[in-house]
Amino acid sequence: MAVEARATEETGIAKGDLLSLYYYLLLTRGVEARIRKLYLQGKVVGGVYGGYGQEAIGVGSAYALRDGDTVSPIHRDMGVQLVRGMSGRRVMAHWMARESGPTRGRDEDMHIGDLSLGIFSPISMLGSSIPVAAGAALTFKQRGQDNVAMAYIGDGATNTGDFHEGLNFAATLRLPLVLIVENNQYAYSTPLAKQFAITHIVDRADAYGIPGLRIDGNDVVAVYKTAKNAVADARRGHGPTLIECVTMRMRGHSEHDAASYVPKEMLEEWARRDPIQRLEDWMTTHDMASQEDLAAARARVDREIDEAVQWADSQPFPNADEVATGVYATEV
Ligand SMILES: Cc1ncc(C[n+]2csc(CCOP(=O)(O)OP(=O)(O)O)c2C)c(N)n1
Repeated sequence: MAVEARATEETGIAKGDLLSLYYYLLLTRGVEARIRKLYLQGKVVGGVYGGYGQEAIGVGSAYALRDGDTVSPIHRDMGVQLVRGMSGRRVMAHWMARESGPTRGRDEDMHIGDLSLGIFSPISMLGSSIPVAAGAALTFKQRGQDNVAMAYIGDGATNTGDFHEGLNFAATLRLPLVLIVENNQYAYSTPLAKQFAITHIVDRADAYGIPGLRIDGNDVVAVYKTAKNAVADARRGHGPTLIECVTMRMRGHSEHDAASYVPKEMLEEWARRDPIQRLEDWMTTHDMASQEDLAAARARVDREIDEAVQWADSQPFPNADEVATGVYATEV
């Protein structure tokens, strides 16, 4: 206990929170792995985009939020969805195109959200979620609520006009927006050096007159603590913060992409910094978790994913007569 208390003091995180972060990291990786398997089995159609290796960013940052806050995740943010309350069952129903999924079987990819959980669904147009998140933050401010809008964006999408307009708007009005930039080194096949002339993405924060922080995106504790501080600042009316989380896209852009343009050595180097392994090592060396604790979390995750897939598979597909109901572009 004394050791645990010392470790808590050292890190500023309680054992329960560390175990929760560990659980969500495992769940995120496990859910995505199962979706990939179902895709290879032909049970999931469409593109499969994942965040293998960068799970600490979504999990650690979303864990810093509370009820009433909103998130605007991107296509690699399964962890954000799960931490904010999207159930494994609904995720699986979505990927298996069932009526009980969040888009009622109408859409695919990571286009899922639920406004009742404060999750804005990602759409394909990169960058457009930033003005939407700024709008949510403006609503909080106008209503006098101390809630926060957290937005996510990839390195590539920081180059869009929408990103600039949304962030400039939020900065100028000092809105409660926390922007998490997921720098995973590539925008599809385009490396950072071919995307912009600045040294680091965090340098953009200066241009908007807001604080910017650059952190290790594979360290879930660092992500959580940094996000928590930025969220607290935003709640106090101090305006937006940009947090650049440095990580690596460990698989192709999506499952159809072999990513032969990524140097093998780069992947090998980043594999040694795997966020789940790092948290396991850290917790065990600081006596914050036993091998039994870790095994119990793994068993729980396996059980929950099996159950979610079974449930989703028992759900009906949408009724073909209503397939155009509830979608924006319908045949007239
Ligand atoms: C405005 C816009 N331009 C181009 C695309 C096509 N596109 C989809 S994902 C992607 C790469 C995105 O890279 P990044 O923002 O770094 O995120 P990552 O996929 O690496 O997580 C591109 C170019 C798009 N969806 N929207």
